[in-house]
Amino acid sequence: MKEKLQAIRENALARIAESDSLDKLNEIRVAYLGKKGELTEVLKGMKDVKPEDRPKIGALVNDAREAIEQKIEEIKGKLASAAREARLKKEVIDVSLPAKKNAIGHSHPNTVALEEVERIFIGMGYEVVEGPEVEYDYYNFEALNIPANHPAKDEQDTFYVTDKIVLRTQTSSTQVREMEKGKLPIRMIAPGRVFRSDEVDATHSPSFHQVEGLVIDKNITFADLKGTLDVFAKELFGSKTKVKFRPHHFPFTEPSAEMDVSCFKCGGKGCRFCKDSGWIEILGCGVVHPHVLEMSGINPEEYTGFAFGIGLERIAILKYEIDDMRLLYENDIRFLSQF
Ligand code: 2U9
Repeated sequence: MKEKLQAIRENALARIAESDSLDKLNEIRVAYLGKKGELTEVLKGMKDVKPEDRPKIGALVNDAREAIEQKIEEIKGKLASAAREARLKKEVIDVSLPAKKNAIGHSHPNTVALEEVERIFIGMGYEVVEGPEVEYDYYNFEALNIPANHPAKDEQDTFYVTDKIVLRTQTSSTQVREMEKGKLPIRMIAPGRVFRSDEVDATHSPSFHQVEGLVIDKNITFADLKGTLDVFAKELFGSKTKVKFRPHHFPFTEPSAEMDVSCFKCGGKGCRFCKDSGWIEILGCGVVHPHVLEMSGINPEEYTGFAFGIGLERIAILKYEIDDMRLLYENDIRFLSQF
């Protein structure tokens, strides 16, 4: 009997030690200590034990029961703490990991370029004025000395809404409206969207943006224009930038010119960027035609002025080295977020 009890006890303890789940532990408990468990069966067999041996055997059974229960509790504790450990490992948070970034929007390169141009002219005392994109033929052409037979007025170049109303082809109409108000002097820039019936390619689009400037005061000369645009170029492209004026023709200015800046990539030595010329064309400008002043009620004997026109996309393309203007209109966030 004693050996049998010893065998049951050792067997039970060994099985308990090997268990790897609470379910298995419970099975073992039932198998040894349950109603029909091995140890219980031994107790049931006590009637066959000699009365003088019963207390000894009884004590051995109790010992075995206690040892088994103790072992079960011990292993239960171990299993529970292992389970807790595993759960904690899974739930662990590495506070040193970088936080998730929220996707936020981004200023368009045109906007960045416009803000830079506006900052420079506001710094020189200019006002920013906006005007309508749908404009009378008069303000877009006639008041700017562009005659009825001018090629720019051709339907192939201009979007007509009616025979008297167009999508503006330049922001100059904003300046004409300002001149008509009769408040002098004027020192303004007019930024905005313009429309031309162009085919889309790497350098053309039916809709693009301009910033035009106008200064009207007494004693304004071509020298004021040169000085102003020289400051502008140095602010925009760096203090070493040189400017050069080439004669040109516009109906609304006389004399007229185009302004080049020394290549800010190679400093004027010649490179791929400036097509080896050392110069990059940047804007058109001129002294406001006396007839343009007159048509808007300004006396050209008393007042003179200068004007200039800048293509905004051209500035953005040059400043950010974008090689295709179409990228500026596609609004692909992978492109936009680079600036
Ligand atoms: C008034 C009088 C004169 C505005 C001017 C230009 C020269 C010019 C171009 C730049 C690139 C158009 O976008 S572009 O293709 N513009 O070269 N614009 S002078 O002259 C004015 C404006 C208003 C009353």
